[in-house]
Amino acid sequence: MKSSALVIVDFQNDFCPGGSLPVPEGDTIADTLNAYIERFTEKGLPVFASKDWHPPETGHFKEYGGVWPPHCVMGTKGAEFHPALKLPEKAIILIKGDQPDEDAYSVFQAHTEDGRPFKNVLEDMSIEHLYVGGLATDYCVKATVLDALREGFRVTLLLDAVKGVDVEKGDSERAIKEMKHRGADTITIEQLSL
Ligand code: VGL
Ligand code: ZN
Repeated sequence: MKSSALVIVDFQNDFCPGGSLPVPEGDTIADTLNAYIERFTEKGLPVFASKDWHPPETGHFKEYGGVWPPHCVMGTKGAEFHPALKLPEKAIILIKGDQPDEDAYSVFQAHTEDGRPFKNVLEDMSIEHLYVGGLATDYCVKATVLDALREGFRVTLLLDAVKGVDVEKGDSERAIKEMKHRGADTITIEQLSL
């Protein structure tokens, strides 16, 4: 049977207030993310959760030629999921950005803890529809949604369960427009029907 899955992008301490690369109000989507998790879990549908997971020295960080302050360094507190996130035991954890030469904004560049690429896992589970929420709207969420559409998945962006960085004012709004333009649907939780 073709099926749906929830994909929670990078809901980690460093991307929330108090972290090293905080998304303003990033933590405020925790309750809504948990509500989506409950709905998917009730239906027996898979929940994926990605972790930005960088080595201490990576070309992704400013100091080594990139654009970002250090964040989500593998094994640190900042790289852990935010404590308010209630993941089911069966959640499938995905790791991305663990090579020193990659930014890996997209979850399609992630792999499971035992090394299986995200796309292969989706194919093995016959998943064809991804519901995407998390952080940040204008970076990793956007990159993930656009890759998913490119790969032929149906994509629903969870408007009430994303937050953006807005390095430039309006970045998140523009990102949402682009995702819709490329074919993503958008919902808020009252509209979820599984
Ligand atoms: C992200 C900037 C750098 C994200 C990750 O998760 O959106 N943004 N690394
Ligand atoms: Zn990163």
